[in-house]
Amino acid sequence: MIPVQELAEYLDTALLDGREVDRISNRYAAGFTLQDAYAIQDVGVQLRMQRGERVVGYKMGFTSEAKRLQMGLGSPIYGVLTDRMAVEEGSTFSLRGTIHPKIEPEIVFYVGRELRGSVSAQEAWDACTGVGAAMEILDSRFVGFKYFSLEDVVADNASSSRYILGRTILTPQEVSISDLEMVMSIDCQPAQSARSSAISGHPINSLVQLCALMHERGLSLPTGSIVLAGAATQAVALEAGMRVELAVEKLGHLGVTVGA
Ligand code: OOG
Ligand code: MG
Repeated sequence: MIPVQELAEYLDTALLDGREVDRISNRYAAGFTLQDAYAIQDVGVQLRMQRGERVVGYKMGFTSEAKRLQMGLGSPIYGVLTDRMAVEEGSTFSLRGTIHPKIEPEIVFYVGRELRGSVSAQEAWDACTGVGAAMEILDSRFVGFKYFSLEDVVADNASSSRYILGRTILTPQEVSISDLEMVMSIDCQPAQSARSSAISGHPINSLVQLCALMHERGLSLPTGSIVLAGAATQAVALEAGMRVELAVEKLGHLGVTVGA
């Protein structure tokens, strides 16, 4: 049996202390399932809620080939986003309290009604009140941010740390997101770029997949959720003083400056 509560507290302490810890799969190689991993994630989210955090949405991970190759892991997973993980567009983000943060380019969906069970891409798109450009800051709680298993990452809330939402929000009627150019720049130099089609073939498929993953666990996607579709490119390590910007065709641009 996997000690779910104990492992959630182990990861939560690592998060609070900004200190990397040994991956769970080192200790529990056999019998550590994805189901256990999501149960640990759930308890971790509850611990955050006990500290006053509010769940505002979800993030998909490993939805692009670039990310799957970078991390050596093969299938899409999800994590939970809270209000306190938000970093304001245009602000200076402090690295204090982080372990080995990275940043990556994302698309965000604003979901206007509950999505339950198996939904089609059209149903998912119709449920969106808006779509925008976003970035996610990752910060694995595991040693070296590498060699972990899919179960480890899921337990660790899919390595999520913070997210930055662009100010431009378009309605599904106003834009098609199937094939938009996405360029993430560091200090005004392009660092990573891809088309939005790199995300699940079409970013809306990430939302469909999230609903399916949640449904497998008896959950539905609540009205008002924000959903990150998963990075289109590899993530880039953050260092003090960097200025990171993402420009997404039609969806505008957003930026963040890394403080000390
Ligand atoms: C897991 C998180 C993956 C994405 O967008 O693909 C992710 C990781 O890279 O450690 O957020
Ligand atoms: Mg991501």
